[in-house]
Amino acid sequence: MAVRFDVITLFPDLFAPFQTIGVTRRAFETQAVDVRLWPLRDFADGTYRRVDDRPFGGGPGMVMLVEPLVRCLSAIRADQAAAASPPLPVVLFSPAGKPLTQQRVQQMAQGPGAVLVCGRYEGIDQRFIDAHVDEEISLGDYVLSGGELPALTLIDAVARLQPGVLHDAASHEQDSFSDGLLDCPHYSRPEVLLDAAVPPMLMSGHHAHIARWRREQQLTITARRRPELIEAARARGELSKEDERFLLKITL
Ligand code: 4GO
Repeated sequence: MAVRFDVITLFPDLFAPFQTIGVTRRAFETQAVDVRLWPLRDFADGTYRRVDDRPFGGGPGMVMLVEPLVRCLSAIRADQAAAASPPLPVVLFSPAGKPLTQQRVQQMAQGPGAVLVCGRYEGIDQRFIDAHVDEEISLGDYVLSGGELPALTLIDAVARLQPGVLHDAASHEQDSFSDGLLDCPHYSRPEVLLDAAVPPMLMSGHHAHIARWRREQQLTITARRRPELIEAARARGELSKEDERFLLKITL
């Protein structure tokens, strides 16, 4: 199923390059991912086409007005209905959202898509959020000037999972996080460089031994950098006896 993203934004131009560059381009070319941009200013009225106003209660910055957002969402609902798309859930990017995970990206990649609301200024009038937003997503504990980069991040993460986008179908099964652990290191030619040789195991030609070495690299790196991911993998029953034996003998 194609994944449809309707993006509400004051800066639609930010989205163009992703559709023409890199591995994500193929996802757009094959229409596996369909991004429709909805420039919020087009839904504002009056001579000045205002999309923001000062916050009640005072304080710095501006707040995004409900009415242009509601008019824009109505237009999106009509367009979805005309395209026989279900009414897609509304996602807002905010530092107050639930952290985005590869698991959520994998669910999104199955379709049918979402309406992505990109906030600007200090944020959006809470009444729009209460009435229309189904899910708030955060990229991490930091503040950006708008929700466009989080939206692009989600679109990129979903696009690269579409069939035929990566050259090797197995390639994203080896990504960091697809098995809940960090990725192992990668090496290519030349065999000796910067006074460092490629780990000899990778030159051995023993595929089973190489797979075990890579797994052990993943376990070591994850245990050192993100021990909570080891705990989570263990709780899901995804660590073998062999993994557990290895973890006992490494020094953190
Ligand atoms: C999302 C949005 C950070 C994130 C944002 C994040 N900053 N951590 N800024 O995912 C309202 C106006 C929020 C700007 C937006």
